[in-house]
Amino acid sequence: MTYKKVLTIQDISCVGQCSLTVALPVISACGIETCVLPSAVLSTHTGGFSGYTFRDLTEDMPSIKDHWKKENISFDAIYTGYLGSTQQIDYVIRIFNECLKDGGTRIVDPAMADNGKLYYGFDEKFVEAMRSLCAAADYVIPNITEACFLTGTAFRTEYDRAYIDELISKLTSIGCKNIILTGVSYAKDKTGVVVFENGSYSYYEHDFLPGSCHGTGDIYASAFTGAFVRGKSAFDAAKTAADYAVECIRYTGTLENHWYGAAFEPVLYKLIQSLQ
Ligand code: PXL
Repeated sequence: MTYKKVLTIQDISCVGQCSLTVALPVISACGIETCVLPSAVLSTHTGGFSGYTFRDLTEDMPSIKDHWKKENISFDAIYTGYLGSTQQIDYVIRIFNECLKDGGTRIVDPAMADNGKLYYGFDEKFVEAMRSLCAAADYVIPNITEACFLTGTAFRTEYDRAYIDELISKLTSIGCKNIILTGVSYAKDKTGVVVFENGSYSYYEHDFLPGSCHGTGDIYASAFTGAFVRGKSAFDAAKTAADYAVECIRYTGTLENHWYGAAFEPVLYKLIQSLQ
């Protein structure tokens, strides 16, 4: 196996177990060099805390990219998560074009919404820009809410395979190539992930654990990226990431009062074992 290098672009929420504080340890644990480009620094994430600080790092992105180019630094994959502004999306597309190795992979988690709602601070203009980033990616990893915003589809909590097929088809018509759609549940107590790759649909179902955990989307996308870059197929990486996210949620459920994120660290060894 060759030693691979991933760049991940998302915010640092200093406290909150999401974005870079998840991506860096999880992808590193997959045995991959993990380089970071912080999109913003926040004192905490925006889901449930109030009065958080927000330092937008948009201005720094072009000069960081220029320095990397001068140093001939390039990446086997670039994975993006929460981005702080529409302007950043434009810069990220340039980084895709200028800093990815030939044959490298662009992975976009359009981290902007959940449970039928956009995260605080995002609007339709941001959604519009995110559509263009998704069209520039090789793999997109939306949840159902994000897929609805990207495609202008009404969000539903109860649905059937036809609704999911329609979402996938609309995602492809806005330019998405390969799609990992998370949180797709066709049966009570079960949920799963749809993998739409090279035009074909597959589904991995796993247990649904009650109680939503903030940041599980970031755990999922980071584990997918790590497993995929390590050499697993998209379906196997999607399955590995789902199994790991379930372990994180299960462990978090044993803790009292841990409301702001998922305790992914105590079960990180299970992700490493699943990659052996
Ligand atoms: O987990 C997604 C995420 C990442 N970063 C920040 C967030 C959120 C979700 O709310 O607020 C800053």
